[in-house]
Amino acid sequence: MLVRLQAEQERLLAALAEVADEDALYQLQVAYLGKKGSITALSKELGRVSPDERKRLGAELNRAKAAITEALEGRREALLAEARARDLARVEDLTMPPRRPPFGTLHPLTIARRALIQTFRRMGFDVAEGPHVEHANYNFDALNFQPDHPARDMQDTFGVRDRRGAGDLVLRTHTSPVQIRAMLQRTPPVRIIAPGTVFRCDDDATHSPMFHQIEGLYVDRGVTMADLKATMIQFTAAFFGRALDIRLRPSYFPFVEPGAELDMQCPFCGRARGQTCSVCKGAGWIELGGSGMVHPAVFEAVGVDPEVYTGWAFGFGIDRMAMLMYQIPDLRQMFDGDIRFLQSFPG
Ligand code: FA5
Repeated sequence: MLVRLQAEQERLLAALAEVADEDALYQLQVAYLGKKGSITALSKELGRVSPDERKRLGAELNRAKAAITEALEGRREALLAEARARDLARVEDLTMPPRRPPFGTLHPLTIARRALIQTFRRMGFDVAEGPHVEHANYNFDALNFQPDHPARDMQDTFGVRDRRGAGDLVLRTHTSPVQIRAMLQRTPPVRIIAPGTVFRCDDDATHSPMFHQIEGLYVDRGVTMADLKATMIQFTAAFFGRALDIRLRPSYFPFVEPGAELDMQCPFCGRARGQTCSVCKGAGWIELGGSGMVHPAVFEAVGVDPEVYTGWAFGFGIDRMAMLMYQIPDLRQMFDGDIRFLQSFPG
């Protein structure tokens, strides 16, 4: 038995030198010291020898086991040290530029809104805000909409179920309620713009249930429609880089009198000499939105004396302006969230 023990130990030492990784080392450990290992098999034979022999052979076996364990551990540490040295020797090029994360770009509407705000701010307008969920009173009544006005109909307006008893609530259908809020909070002169999201039950290539408007309001002593026109000409000069003609076409909105659709001369026509302009389709004019002189009934609703003050207001759709600026054929593309569409705009 001693001879066999000696032979096993030698075989193991020879095999250890060949072991190249931890996995192989573990296999070797199992082959010798495991349940069915060769050294374990030898220990089982101890039961068959005389007590004296057992004592002597047992001591030899324990010594051999300890030596084998130590040899296995030694090899394990050597393998670890080799692996660590390999890691340290690996050359990483820390100067290599990392892969760039995909950067987002600004939405065309954000670009348009920011440019509009910047232009009007420079002209002395403050930015005012109002909530998307608005009191029907501010969205309609204070703006002189009669109770039977078709715009109040559920066809156009998203009603909001009100659990807190705050009265009639709607998703605001235009930015004009911010006129009411601004006049309740400030005393004239009032000079504000109010860009924001509005909602209507509308959905086709040029109408979206959620879209954006920018409201303008100027109230002071002696304000006239000529001020509106002059302001708009100044606005186009600052926004498009040259003063464009402004055209007012009579129209009706309950909160202005007189009311007008406001058009500007097409800023893109000059670009396509000899061809029909693809933006205004040859009309020469682009519709911006509604406008007019603040109705005396609106002044009365907010406690401003219409005998002392006058004012003008406008409300333009920002989405359609962005469509024109960037030649976007379908309004809904702006809200689809298609990354290829969004990446085509200069951030
Ligand atoms: C109004 O909303 C008035 N509040 C504008 C106003 C303000 C008039 C101040 C007078 C004084 P109107 O419903 O026409 O008006 O909408 C104004 C603009 O919003 C339109 O010219 C159009 O550009 C845009 N618009 C209207 N409905 C939609 C829609 N569903 N999707 C996209 N843009 C729309």
